[in-house]
Amino acid sequence: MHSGTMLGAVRHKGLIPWDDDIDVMVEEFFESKLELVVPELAAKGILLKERDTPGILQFYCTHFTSSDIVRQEIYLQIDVFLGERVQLKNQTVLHYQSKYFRECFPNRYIEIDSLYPLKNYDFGPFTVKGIRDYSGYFSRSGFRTDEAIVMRHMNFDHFLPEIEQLKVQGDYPIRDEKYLRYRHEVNMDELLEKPTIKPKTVLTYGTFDLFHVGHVNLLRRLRALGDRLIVGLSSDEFNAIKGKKSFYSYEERKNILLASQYVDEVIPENNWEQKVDDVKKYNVDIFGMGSDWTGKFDELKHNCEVVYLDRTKDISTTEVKQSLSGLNADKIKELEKSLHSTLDIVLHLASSVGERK
Ligand code: C2G
Repeated sequence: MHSGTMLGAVRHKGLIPWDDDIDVMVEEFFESKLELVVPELAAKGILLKERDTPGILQFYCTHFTSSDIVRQEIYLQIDVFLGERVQLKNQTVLHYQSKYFRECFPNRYIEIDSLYPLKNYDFGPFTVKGIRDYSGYFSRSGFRTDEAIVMRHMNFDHFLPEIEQLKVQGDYPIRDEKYLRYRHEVNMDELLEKPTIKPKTVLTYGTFDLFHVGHVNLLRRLRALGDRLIVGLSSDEFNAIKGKKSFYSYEERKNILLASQYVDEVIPENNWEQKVDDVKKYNVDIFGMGSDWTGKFDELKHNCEVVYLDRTKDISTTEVKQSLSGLNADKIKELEKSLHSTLDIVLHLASSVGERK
């Protein structure tokens, strides 16, 4: 707890009755943990304001804020200040991270060894963590009651005399009642819509003929970079432009790719130029190719991440074709014929050597 909320805990075991916001501070290294709570608060109708002021997260209640949090129609704002450890008069203190707030409240800092270990305070129906030894903090920051903005409390008649008196003193900026009752109207759907984490899309291109382990290694690594992998498969016509004639047709190569657990979608690759449009059309986060293409598609870096992954050694469609082509039926026949004649020659030679002996 910080500022007026800390004073309220000490003096009122709860909010200063006429205060109209809750002030807390967390050390700056808890910021990412604090952000984890944002969706949970949003589901209860407590929303985070646009972060236009560094060093603070401002939450506001809405007309959807569940009634177990907000009673009596009072919609408190919750200011969460980020605290930074700074050296002051040769001791480590926790001060506002934001320079602006440090200038507004130059003395509202707390020595680290008076701050910790945090102490539990009764705070209305809650138990809330607060400054262990607050005496220095209160006296130093000239913490008068004017720190707490007066508000018209539901039963403010009770405070009327005090408010009138304080108004005369000019100590209390009275917050306008309609401000305090302002209820931020929010669209229920927007409020409850779970922030969807966009699935990461990976895109690659290729002929992928005679599907082999080099292709599998590439596709497996690319798929592991995201949540879905799209393959731009070279059409038979585009293969001709690439100077390739694939053994399997586009449809056959497409079905083989889709049978792989790493491929989520296959789109046709009809030309060299379609990549940037595909990256936009499919909302691609990462474009990846084997390392034989390193540097060739760097212009896509303006639209998405570009990666080149090591090629798998000693295998390529060409090599597979060569070893396959060496074994086709005619070749095998030819090979057998030449093997047989070689064999005859050897046998003939062997027998003639035997006769001479
Ligand atoms: N690959 C690999 N290791 C191998 C063989 C291929 O990593 N041993 C990769 C290639 O680097 C390429 C992909 O597998 O990224 C597909 O290879 P090909 O089918 O030969 O495709 P290519 O002819 O390179 O076509 O617009 C891009 C072109 O369509 C790429």
